[in-house]
Amino acid sequence: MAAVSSASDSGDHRGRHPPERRLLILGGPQSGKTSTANTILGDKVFDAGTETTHSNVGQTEIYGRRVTVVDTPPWAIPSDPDDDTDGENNDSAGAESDSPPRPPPSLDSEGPCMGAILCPPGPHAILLVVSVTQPFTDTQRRAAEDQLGALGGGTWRYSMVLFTGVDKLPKGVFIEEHIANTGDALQWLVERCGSR
Ligand SMILES: Nc1nc2c(ncn2[C@@H]2O[C@H](COP(=O)(O)OP(=O)(O)OP(=O)(O)O)[C@@H](O)[C@H]2O)c(=O)[nH]1
Ligand SMILES: [Mg+2]
Repeated sequence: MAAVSSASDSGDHRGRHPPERRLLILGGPQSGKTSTANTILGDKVFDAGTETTHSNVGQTEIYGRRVTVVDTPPWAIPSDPDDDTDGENNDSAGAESDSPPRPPPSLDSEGPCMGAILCPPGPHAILLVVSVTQPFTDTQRRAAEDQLGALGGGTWRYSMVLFTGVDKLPKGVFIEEHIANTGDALQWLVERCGSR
């Protein structure tokens, strides 16, 4: 896919339209992308809890600013026979850790990066949704790298990690501790996003 611009400027700020912010939501299967989109939009705009098969765009206004949110299908998890956490833990996808294994996204699912074209000229921020109840392996890390790379190398500059399932962390465990305990792949992702 062609690179998208970060669009620090959304055009007619001085006109009648309020300044806009465009958010692109990416992440692995059942990481909580749709729920996050609904939370930002302040309503159950999209169907959470079932697999998202194509990108959807929603809009709301927050403090006078138009906010566009693009929800996307799960990013493709590259298969890696060397990654022995795959298949055992990794595919128990779901913000609820005891969810049954899910089949891979259907073949007619569009790639998650297609969501970028729904918020032209490009997102101001990319939210990489990670559930604390799912393992974040090196395979997930490479999936993130593939997706961001497809959008253009510069996209890391305006990406941030958004954690879901934080309500499932043991009492007293803060997200910083979870990141520190989860392993190199997640720490790499957070650092790649400039600790945002
Ligand atoms: N406990 C808890 N559950 C969550 C949270 N966020 C999402 N969920 C649940 O996790 C499940 C999957 O959420 P979705 O928002 O559909 O996840 P998704 O990433 O859009 O899923 P796909 O489109 O299939 O990739 C749903 O049952 C949500 O209710 C959270 O922060 N805490
Ligand atoms: Mg979804």
